[in-house]
Formats: sequence, C-alpha cells, structure tokens
Amino acid sequence: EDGSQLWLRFPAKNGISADQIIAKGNSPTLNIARKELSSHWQGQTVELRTDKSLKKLKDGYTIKSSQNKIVISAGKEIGLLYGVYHILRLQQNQVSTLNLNITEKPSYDVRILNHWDNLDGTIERGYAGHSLWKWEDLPNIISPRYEEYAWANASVGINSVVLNNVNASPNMLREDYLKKVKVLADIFRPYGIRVYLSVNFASPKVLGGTENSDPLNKNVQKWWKDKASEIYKLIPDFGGFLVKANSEGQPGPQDYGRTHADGANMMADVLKPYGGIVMWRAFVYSPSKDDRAKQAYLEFVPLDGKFRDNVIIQIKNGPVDFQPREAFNPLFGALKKTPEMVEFQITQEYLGQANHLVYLAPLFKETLESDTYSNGEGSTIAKITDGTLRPAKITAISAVANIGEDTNWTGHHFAQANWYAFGRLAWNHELSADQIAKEWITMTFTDNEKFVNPVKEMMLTSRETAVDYMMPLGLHHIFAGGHHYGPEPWGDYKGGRPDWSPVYYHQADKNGVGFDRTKTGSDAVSQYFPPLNEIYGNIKTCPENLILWFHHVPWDYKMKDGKTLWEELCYKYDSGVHEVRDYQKIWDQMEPYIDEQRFAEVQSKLKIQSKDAVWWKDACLLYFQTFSQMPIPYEIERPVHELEDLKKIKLKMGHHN
Ligand code: BDP
Repeated sequence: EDGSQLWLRFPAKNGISADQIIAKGNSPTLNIARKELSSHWQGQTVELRTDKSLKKLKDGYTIKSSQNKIVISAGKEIGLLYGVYHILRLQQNQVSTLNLNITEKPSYDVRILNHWDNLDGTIERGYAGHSLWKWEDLPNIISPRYEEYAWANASVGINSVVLNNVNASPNMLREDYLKKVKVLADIFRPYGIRVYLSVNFASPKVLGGTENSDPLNKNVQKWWKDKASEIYKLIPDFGGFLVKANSEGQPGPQDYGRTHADGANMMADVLKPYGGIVMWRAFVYSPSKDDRAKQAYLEFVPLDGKFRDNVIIQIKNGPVDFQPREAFNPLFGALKKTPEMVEFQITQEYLGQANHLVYLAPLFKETLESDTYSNGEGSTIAKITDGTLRPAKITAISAVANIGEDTNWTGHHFAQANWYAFGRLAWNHELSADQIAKEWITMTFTDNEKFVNPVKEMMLTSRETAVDYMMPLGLHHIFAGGHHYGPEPWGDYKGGRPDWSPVYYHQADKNGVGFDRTKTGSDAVSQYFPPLNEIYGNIKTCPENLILWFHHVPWDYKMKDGKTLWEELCYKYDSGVHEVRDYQKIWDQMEPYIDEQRFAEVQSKLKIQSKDAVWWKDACLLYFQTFSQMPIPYEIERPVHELEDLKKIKLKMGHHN
C-alpha cells in the first residue's frame, strides 16, 4: 500500500455490464464515463443523457434514480462524467443510490491548480519530489501518470491546470515547449481539463528579440498576438495566461512606466478572440514602500474598472503570504468592477511542508466564509468570487498544487486530503470541512468508524494545532528565511530585504509584541470595510486569534481569559505541542484498521511533527522571553533546547532567497 491510488479505490470485482449502460455517442469523455461504470459501478443500470436545457448548470448535472435505474443528465458531456464520479463517490461512502434526486452546479467556472513546476524538473515549494511533467521526454515519451493525474482531478471536478511556475521561464513559450504542452493538453482534454501557462512578461524581448517588452509597443503587441495564434493552433481550447508581474524581481509593465492594467489588457486582447483569459496576480510588494500587507490593495484599487472583461485578479487568501493564519486579504470586495479570484496554497510551504499533518479545508473555509462587508453584511469572499455579488463573465478559484512524482503524489499521505478538499470546495464551497474529511478518509482508508471518527477529529483540529505551535494569536512570517520550514523569530536580514525578516513582522521589544496596523500604526485596518476597520482596529474588539496581526500588544496585557499576553502565548505554544502528541496517541491506536505501510509512514511523520512542534515552541518562547523577561508558567513543559543552539540551525539550512 503505497498511497498511489489516492482516494480512487474501488471494489475489486467488476462493475456493471455494457448493456446496463445506456448512452448515445462515442466521444472520448463519454467513453471514459462508460469505462468507469463498467469497471467500478455495482448498482443499477445507468443512463447518461446530454440535455441542452441543462446548459445553465454549466459543468453540472442532475441525478435521478429508482430501484432499477439511475439517470444522469447534463448540458455538457463533462457533466455526465462528473455525475458518474458522483455516484461512484456515493458507492464508496456506502450511501444508498436507490432514490436520488440531485442537482449539482459548480460554485466556480474555472477550478484550477497552479503548478509551480520549473522546466528543469524542480518544483518551487514542492515537497513531493520532482515535477510530474517530464519535459525532456515529451512530446515522444508519455508517462502513464499524466492520465492518472487527469483522472484524479476530474474525479473531484478540477477542470484547469497551470503547468508551470509563476516565476516563469520565457522558454515555456518556445515552439518546442508548446508542442510538449500540446501533448499534455490532448491527454487532459477528455477529462475536461484545460491547460493554462504562466508567462514571463519579458518573453517578447527574450524570445522574440523585440527592443523591450513594453505593453504599449506595437512590436511587443504583435509578438503576443502571433504567439497566441501559434498556441491556439496547437491547443484550440487553451485556457489562458497566469501572470506574476513586478513582484519579487519578476519583469512587468511597471518596468516601462505602465500599469498592471496596461500589461494585463495587452495580453487579454490577444487571447480574447480565442476565448482565453488572463489571471493577473495581485501578489505584488516591494521593500521600499508601505506595510507589505497593504501593498496589493494600494496597487490595484486605483485600477478598478480599467481591466478588460477577460482579466481576473488572482488574490492570495491573505495579504502577506500563505501564513498559518492571516487576516483575509482586504482587496477582496474592494474591487467593484473587476472580477476577483482566490489563490490558496495547497503545498504546505509554511505549514510543515510534507512532514506535518495539516488538513487545510478549515483554512480554505475560513477565507471563503470571511465577511468583507463590501456590500453590507453577508458579503463573504465566497459570494464576491462566485458571481453572486459581482456578476462576472468568468468565475474562478485557484490553489498552488502539492503534487509531485512521489509514489503517493503529495509526500505526506494526508496531504492528498488537501488536493481533494480544494477540488471539492472549488466545486461546492458550501461543503463543510467535516464532510469532506469524512468522505476522503472513507475513500482513502476505510469506512470503519473506529478509524474514521478519531482520524477526522485529528484532521479537523490539525490546522489550529499548527497555528498554536508555530504562530498563535496572529503572529506571522517568523519562519527561517529561504526554506520557510522551521522557526527563526530572531531573523533580521540586515543588508537584505527588511520585509523578508521575521523581526519586521513581530516587532518584539521590551514593551510587547505584534505589528501595529491600527490607525496610529501602518493603518492597514483602514483597508477593511466598516465595521471591520473598527473591530480590527480596536484592541478590545479585535479577535484574539489575530491580535498580534493588528496590534502591538504589551506583554502584560490582560487577555479575555484573564491571562497576560505572555502567559497566553506560552499556553498556546504548549497546547500545540500537546495536540500533536495526542495525534500520535490517536494514530498509534489506528494500527489494526489499515495497511502496515501507510500506518508506519504516517507514524514516522508524526514523530517529526512532534519534534518540530517542540522546536517551534522552544525557539519562539525562549526568544520572546528575552524581551518579555517573564517566566514561562510552571505548568508548561520546560524547554529542552538552548536558544543559542536553535539559532545555529538556520546556518545549517542556509538561505536561498
Ligand atoms: C511565496 C513563495 C515564493 C513564490 C511567491 C509567489 O515563497 O516561492 O514565488 O510566494 O507566490 O509564497 O509568487
């Protein structure tokens, strides 16, 4: 049992016979649906019907069943395939399919994974081995995993992928690479998956020899126009471009005194005739200016209304960078006339990478359910991005993938759940983290309740646990520089970028700790709609789980439970450690219910996580204690490290950016 089968584990015996599958047509997508049924479906006869009147359901479908027959109807063939996965999921979850009356319509049109894969096979922030895409072998040699990958995505409704890193090599758009991309697109197409590419803004100059890459330069525009036509000849359903521009050293329109809108629109215009879109990232910040958490808003709000209708602004869930917990990004809801989409990170760059068990659905839900108040109460990020509050031509949701060539795809067996959860929420953002966890556990391991219940509990609490042992109470970005794995709250990159230094984010001194983002501080609170600006801006009303995000809080500040801030911090770190210890106890009792290999692999990862939790606790408490000068409460586990030793660890691991 190596985990390679993901959640796609079906009964060993065959499914229904060919005469129990009623479907007209022979398209590749329909044939996959037939194959799934005849290999895995063990219930009634299934009829698949395309029905033009169901076009309004987009990729959705209806399922109606009786004792003898299930009818799946959809406006498009891909909806039929999704319907087939739906009934297979019910079968795997032991749900009766005798009396179904289901209508499904996806929450988002574009449900997209962003791969941060480089052309040399490495993956930026990838922890599951090298890239799945074998660029050297393509277009001639075809890995069987391309189709398995498409299969897994289709089974949860993911319908789009960006193949390459947002820090994009211009070579991605070279003719030879496009021919390789075409092969992948052809394999993915029957599974309903469209291919997109990250593009480097300087491509015209680098590849085409234009004098610059100024978006208003006619030669540059022509280069992109020709490139688009070349791409669409190879890949007629090509999805479009993802662009990281003028961010962390990447080229962009500002290099030529142009705006993000100028850059995005130039690309949007060349893609428009083919139905392509531009996902333009709002992740922009520079060291010289304001509070990093404010910069995306400052940059994009003045451009609202200036973008073409096939541009969508892709916004990370938080305003800093995929931290264990951030306030939501205030740009959500602030653009009134420009479509917005969320970018989540499935790969656990800041959450213990492939070593820690952290189930991310609660984090995704926290963002989607955050009320921005942009159009009054109830203006959740889900409703802003899914078209409910902002009628949009296209709606989308994205996440940075955690997939690599490791046998189990994601490094940690439980990291598969995060890929699964993203897909399920992209399809239906109203599903609960609980339901998704239950489905996933049942499909991936066993339906035995003695396993499902405790493991689900562990998953559901795991994100908060990681917050507790890494950065509770709104602390953020106190990671070791470069790799972002362990703690480095003392990090102060003098001569480097202050906005990459942990000390910039926690601001600890003898009075207290935390980033003052109130009116008298950086005033990031003003970027939130009322009443949130007031709620966050007032230390008395600010939620305590974000208090150090918005306030510089005195060490002896009284928290709601009567403890001082310092004590509260100590207890939080300590409870994080205890929670992971509890996971070890839970997991060890799970041995009888599952296979040896996965049991042992998860067990050994939990040991690492436990040690890391202690490492985090000791590093942060011993370091912050040098400012607070207060004792660590005696009920709490004593540190087992010396601060000076912990500080040396960073030298061993080094910095790469
Ligand atoms: C940060 C990563 C960096 C990415 C960047 C981005 O550390 O590797 O390139 O975000 O999203 O999280 O562009």
